[in-house]
Amino acid sequence: MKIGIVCYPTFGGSGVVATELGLALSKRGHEVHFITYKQPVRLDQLSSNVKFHEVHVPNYPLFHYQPYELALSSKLVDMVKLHEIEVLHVHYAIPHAYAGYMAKKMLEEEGITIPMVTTLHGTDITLVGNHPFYKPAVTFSINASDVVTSVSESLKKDTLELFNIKKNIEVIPNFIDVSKYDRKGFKDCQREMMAENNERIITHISNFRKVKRIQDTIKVFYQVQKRINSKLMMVGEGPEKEKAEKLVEELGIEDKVMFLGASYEIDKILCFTDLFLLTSKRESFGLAALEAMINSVPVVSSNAGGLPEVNKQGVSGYLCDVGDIDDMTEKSLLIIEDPEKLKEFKRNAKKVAETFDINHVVPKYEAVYQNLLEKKSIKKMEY
Ligand code: GMT
Repeated sequence: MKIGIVCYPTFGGSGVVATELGLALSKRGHEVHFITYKQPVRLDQLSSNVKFHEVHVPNYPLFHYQPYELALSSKLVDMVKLHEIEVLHVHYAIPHAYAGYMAKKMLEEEGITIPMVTTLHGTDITLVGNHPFYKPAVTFSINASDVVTSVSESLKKDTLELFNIKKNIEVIPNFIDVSKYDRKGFKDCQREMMAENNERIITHISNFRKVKRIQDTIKVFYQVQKRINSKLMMVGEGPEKEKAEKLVEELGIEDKVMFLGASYEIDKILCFTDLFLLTSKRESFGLAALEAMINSVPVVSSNAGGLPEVNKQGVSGYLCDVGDIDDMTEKSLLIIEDPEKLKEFKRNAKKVAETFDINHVVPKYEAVYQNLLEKKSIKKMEY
């Protein structure tokens, strides 16, 4: 099949999922076209059946806001025609489902039918999409998609509660390429460069937005480090970083907290990590937690949204109420204080992550595309 993928090319989970999906599809023989405003961060292997088409949004002095949707839908029309793309898969409803729908309509005028799959990722529903300024357009474009998928049961529930959705929403969870981790193992892990032997390493990775409550992460760590020798790695960039740095200073733990920036070496950081903290207020899935778990890192997270579908209570880690710093502290210590327990949690975290193997998930998307193409050809025959 020839599949066009639209996503945000940045460090966010939706872009990572879209990129990994596209790469996996290409390995299964499909021709994949990424249509994005920048080369996606995890797209490091362009090949004969993985192509990247850049959406240019030219600056014009009259525009206070650059019309990204317009440029994207025009690019989609051109690329569908040029490469005979058969199905569009847009990730993140805003504004990709809207732009995809416009492209679909323009193509229809030229006698080209292209089905569109929209995958909902989280904040496009629970945070941004739900804003009254966007809601009518988001509702419309979800309903106008040929197939809608969501990355967790929890996100499906939220979508149905928050929007007037007339479509079935299929849950296809996020995934991880387990084989990549089996091959890599812990061979090149240079833990000694980051911490002493008797120190525990705790990590948090996110885009440091308000929804991640990174101040909670720091407060939990502050309490933990009083009881056990430990370090905190804060990985990412975002609007809450400055406040977080200030808090670290106020608490007097600058020597124990490292801000590593937005890193391309997530697996390397996770390979020397003992515990992952994810204290979010909302999380439709929590891909970062899954990436930690596949690297054998147990997770203490909030119990928000889809996190209980990923992090298994008492097995891969613990789930606590949002903002419950004391409980998160106790649960973290429960995992890292006893070396035997830590080993067991590490093993379990990996086992749970393995159930999200890419090989179980990609066929589900393939089936969605195939089904749409079959429907399209039946319709053609009817005419
Ligand atoms: O978490 C973010 O802020 C980034 C956001 C995104 O759109 O990239 O992540 C969302 O999609 C990820 C991939 O499906 C999920 O794993 C995250 O849980 C979800 N974030 C939220 O719901 C806050």
